[in-house]
Amino acid sequence: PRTIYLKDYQEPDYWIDQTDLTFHLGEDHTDVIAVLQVRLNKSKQHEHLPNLVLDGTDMQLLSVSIDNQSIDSNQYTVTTENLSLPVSKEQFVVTINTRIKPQENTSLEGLYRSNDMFCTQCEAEGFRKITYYLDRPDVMAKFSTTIIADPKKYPVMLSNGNLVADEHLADGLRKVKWEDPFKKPCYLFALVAGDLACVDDEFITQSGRKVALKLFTEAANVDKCAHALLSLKRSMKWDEDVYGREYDLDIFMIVAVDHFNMGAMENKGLNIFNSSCVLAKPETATDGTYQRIEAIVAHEYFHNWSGNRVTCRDWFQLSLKEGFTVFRDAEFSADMNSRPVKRIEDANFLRTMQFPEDAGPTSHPVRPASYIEISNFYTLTVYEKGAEVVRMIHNIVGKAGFRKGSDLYFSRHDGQAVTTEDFVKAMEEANNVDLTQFRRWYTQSGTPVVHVSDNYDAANKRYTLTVKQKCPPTPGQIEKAPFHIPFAVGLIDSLGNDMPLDEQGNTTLVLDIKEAEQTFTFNNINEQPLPSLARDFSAPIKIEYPYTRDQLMFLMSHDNDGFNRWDAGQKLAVDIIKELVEHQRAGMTLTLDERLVTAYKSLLTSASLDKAMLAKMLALPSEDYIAEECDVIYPLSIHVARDFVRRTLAVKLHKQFKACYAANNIEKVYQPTADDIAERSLKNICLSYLTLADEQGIELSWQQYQQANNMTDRFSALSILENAVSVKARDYAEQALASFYQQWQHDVQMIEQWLSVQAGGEYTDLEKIHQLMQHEAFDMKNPNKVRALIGVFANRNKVHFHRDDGAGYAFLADQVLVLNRLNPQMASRLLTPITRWKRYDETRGALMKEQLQRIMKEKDLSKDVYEIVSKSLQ
Ligand code: DPP
Ligand code: ZN
Repeated sequence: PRTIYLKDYQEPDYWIDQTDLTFHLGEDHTDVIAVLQVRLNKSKQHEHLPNLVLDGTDMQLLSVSIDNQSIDSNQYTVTTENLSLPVSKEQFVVTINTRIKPQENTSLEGLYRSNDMFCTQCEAEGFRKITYYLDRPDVMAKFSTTIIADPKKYPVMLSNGNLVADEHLADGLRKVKWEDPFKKPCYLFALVAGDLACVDDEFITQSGRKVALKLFTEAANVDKCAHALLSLKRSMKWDEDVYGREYDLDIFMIVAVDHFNMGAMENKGLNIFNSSCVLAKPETATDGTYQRIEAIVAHEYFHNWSGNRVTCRDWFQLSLKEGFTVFRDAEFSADMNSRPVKRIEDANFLRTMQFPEDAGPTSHPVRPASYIEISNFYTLTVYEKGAEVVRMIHNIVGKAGFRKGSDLYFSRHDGQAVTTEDFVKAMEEANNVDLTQFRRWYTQSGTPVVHVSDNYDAANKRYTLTVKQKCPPTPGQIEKAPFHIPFAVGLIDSLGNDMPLDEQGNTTLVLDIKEAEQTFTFNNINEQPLPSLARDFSAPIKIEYPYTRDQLMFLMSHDNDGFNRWDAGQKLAVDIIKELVEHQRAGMTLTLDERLVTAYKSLLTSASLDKAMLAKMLALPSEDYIAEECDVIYPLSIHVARDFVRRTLAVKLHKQFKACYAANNIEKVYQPTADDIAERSLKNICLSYLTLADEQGIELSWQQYQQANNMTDRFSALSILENAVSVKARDYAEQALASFYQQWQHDVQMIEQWLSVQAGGEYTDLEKIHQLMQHEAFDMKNPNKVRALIGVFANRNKVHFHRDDGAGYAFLADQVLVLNRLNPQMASRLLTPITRWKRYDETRGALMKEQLQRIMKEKDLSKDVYEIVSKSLQ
């Protein structure tokens, strides 16, 4: 497989100005006619007219003509990847007739079937499975789409833009035509045809235009659309208020499909969503699902400007639209819900999931320099770290400055395909700042580590912070130049108050770290302070500062920064659990540092925390986060140590958890509001501790499972029971799972949850996983089910996935090899846990590596899997 480099980027030889597509949708095959108006790119030097080389795979070429002159097959060349046509004019019309088989397309790229409907996914390079084309985002054309199909089977026939024609043909077929007035790259093309119900709504834009909103789904789901539509209207309003961006078509459509590789796709005017990311009602969706839907609907909607109106020049620039849009949706969610909690969740996610990626074999910069398969670069680095980089710019130029920068960016580049450099330049020029050094965040991979030491000079009332930054070597990048790190710092006095740090009395200052080593001095500091570092997670870095456990307890109750207050608790718990891991490995009896009990007790009894924060602070760091903090990962020891801490807290603070549960177990009509979500999360974390304490807790969970009037409470109880050890709990869990299946077997979203709660269950061994794979509810061709069963098992079921004999790893490799043929994108994503083999103890590392080597020997390895496995073995 060939590596593609950013440094080799060149404009295309030809542009396409207009693309007219006609689809004859059939039960055996689909015929596609593409009429392309092609024009020579005169900004490039040409000695003679180069061949027109179009991308295309997995299709049958029926005929080609240029300017209505049929081209004989000995005049063009077709390979498995291209069609190369001779050219004799600077401007001409190509007509291409191809045949594809959507019914056999299990890759879920291009045109494919999901249940009884046709749908598409073209990002990044799926359009080349529909017709021969210049499948690259810098080629932008106006599109029309004509769909011809049987109206009885496909009463709904959709594409981008506006419906301009609709007629019944003599042969009983129906023909509709859609026109998109905005030019776009082909990755934003979409087509849907099926027997779908529609839920309608509308939005009036700031300039008074009425936009029809339509959510299409299978008829059984019409009662699950309200939340997505509400989220859509809120997003449309928010983008007007915060960014001045108005929607630009008269219709905005969302279609829910069950088979989808990603979460959703921002096709112009016709978003296609994974049904799990759009459908919800209280009986079937948890608070987490409600919030995820709100965020993803917003994300895809925001892409209409950050992605569609202004798009990417090439796929190395993916973070231009994704990092920026994740930042936009995160701010939207923060405005709709609890801002500090959203920040904690995002930073925690980044540290737990992206930091390991950045330290692993597939580490890459936010703007990668090379790839083999672009689908492998829809990563946490491009999305989440990319969003942190945009957030840092936001923090450097301020809210108003950021708006000036985004206004300039959108107006300057509307209708263009641009680069991350163009984005940074707009921010620089609008604000008159110099982001030269800051640009390294786009080109250097790895997580910087900032080591902090301090000194208090009492005689001169002077406090100094000395910071040293370094970034560990990552593949292809041994040496790193220093980053520009915005480092938000507060100083806390012995009473727990923030000290004023400048003449204006500011208590948080953003220090600009630019050197490898740098010292910052604070004057008029009356006593030895305790520093609060990188407040609100001001940069995606790791910090080293030798906090004692007592100091962390102090920060847990006093830091004025919500994020750091929470993080102090995490640090304290990680420190204690890591020590217990060592003790466990040494065969010692485990005892819990009483300070953690004291700290948790004061959380449970303090009146100063809101419920959302309290719920967050009562959750111990995850096993993944603890693993990330260990030099060598011993997954079973981590599991045992963390479990021991949870049980000890549960017993010692039984009274407090019980009181807190009772105080928050308030019966009310389900609403996914921030306050109610906080209350439920607090109640349910208390329940999880109570269940660990005694049989009464198990009875309480069983009772909650049976009486809950919403899925959040019911599912919490179910997963608590599924992970509880007693005979009684096992019995309840079994009863619950059986009745759950009985009741909800026809509800796709519920079955996904049913699979995932079992896959992650502490008592679900490999044999049980094999059984579930045979169950009628499972389907290897449905990515959501693969993720729910195999993905959850490999990522969350530490005990059984990491069993000593390596059978868990061999199982994963087996599934990757099956999916390598069916759906390469899914296959390569599923691999992640074993790519980190170097981080584990020697025995496990060797067992994982063995499986990677086995996969590598497979004959027909997809580019997707090949790239990940080969990089992991380097
Ligand atoms: N649909 C994916 C997203 O919105 C890729 N663009 O992130
Ligand atoms: Zn996106």
